[in-house]
Amino acid sequence: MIDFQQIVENANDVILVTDSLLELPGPRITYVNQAFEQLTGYTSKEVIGRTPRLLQGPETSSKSTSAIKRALKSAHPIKISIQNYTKDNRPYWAELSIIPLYDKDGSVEHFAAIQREITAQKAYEAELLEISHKDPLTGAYNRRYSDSVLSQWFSRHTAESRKSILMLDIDNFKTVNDQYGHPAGDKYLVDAVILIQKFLRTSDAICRTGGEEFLILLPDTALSDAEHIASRVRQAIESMVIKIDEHLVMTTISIGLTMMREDDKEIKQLLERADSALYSAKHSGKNKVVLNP
Ligand code: GH3
Ligand code: MG
Ligand code: MG
Repeated sequence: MIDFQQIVENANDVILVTDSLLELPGPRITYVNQAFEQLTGYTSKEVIGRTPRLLQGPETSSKSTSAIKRALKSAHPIKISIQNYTKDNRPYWAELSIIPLYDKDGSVEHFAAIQREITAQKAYEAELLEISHKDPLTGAYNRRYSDSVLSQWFSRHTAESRKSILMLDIDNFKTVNDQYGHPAGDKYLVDAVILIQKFLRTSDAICRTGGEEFLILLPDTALSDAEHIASRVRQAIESMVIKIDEHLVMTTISIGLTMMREDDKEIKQLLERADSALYSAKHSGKNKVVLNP
């Protein structure tokens, strides 16, 4: 006879069993294995009779806990990633699967939960996502990111939403490269992004959409506020001097500005308006902010 108890007790994964009472306070823990004690810091004695909710904390998503509740109610197995907390309040990510266990009459008698810690994997995934959204030279977001934010804007577009964009292109940048070399141009781009970021909120994003072209996404920003930001950015770039060897490098920036309209159907319309405003800025002498509401 195989001793399943011993296998479960010594498994690497956390195993937790509850009864099947669904009324408040919910299913109560009837068994935990050694891996549970090691991961969470709770002893078996401390948790028997309590509900697994003791593992939840401020960052545990209520969406996940509701999904679990629904699965338990309908006696469906569920597999989900969830943020849990150890006894000393360390948050950890767990891949959790819960299966109903039936008695011989076919009613649910217990739920068995199997958990594996995936904190390191989650951190790695978040880092990869961050890298895939960033421009390696300047640390600004890239076009892939601006595309995904803009499609989110369009999928949740309402009459009340005030969203503005600035399209920027550095003036006479070819001359900067020609006079001081490509590495000097690169340094200029890096410093320009650092400077521009000072005028943005955390919800705003500066994206490098081309060599020396940028898109600034301003959610919750009316046109007049966006114009104010654009004009401060233009002035700051105009005053920015970077030192390369014995040279002082300066140039200016042109900015086209528009906001999302209620009747905008696709991203292209928004970008074309910003682009035509930028074109006007370039063709009326550069170092300008032009609105195309
Ligand atoms: P304009 O005022 O009309 O914008 O003139 P411009 O010289 O800036 O011309 P344009 O915008 O067409 O040219 C972009 C130049 O930017 C071409 C290229 O040499 C330079 N550039 C593009 N990407 C990079 C980059 O990553 N590093 C550096 N150093 N230069 C770049
Ligand atoms: Mg350009
Ligand atoms: Mg340019």
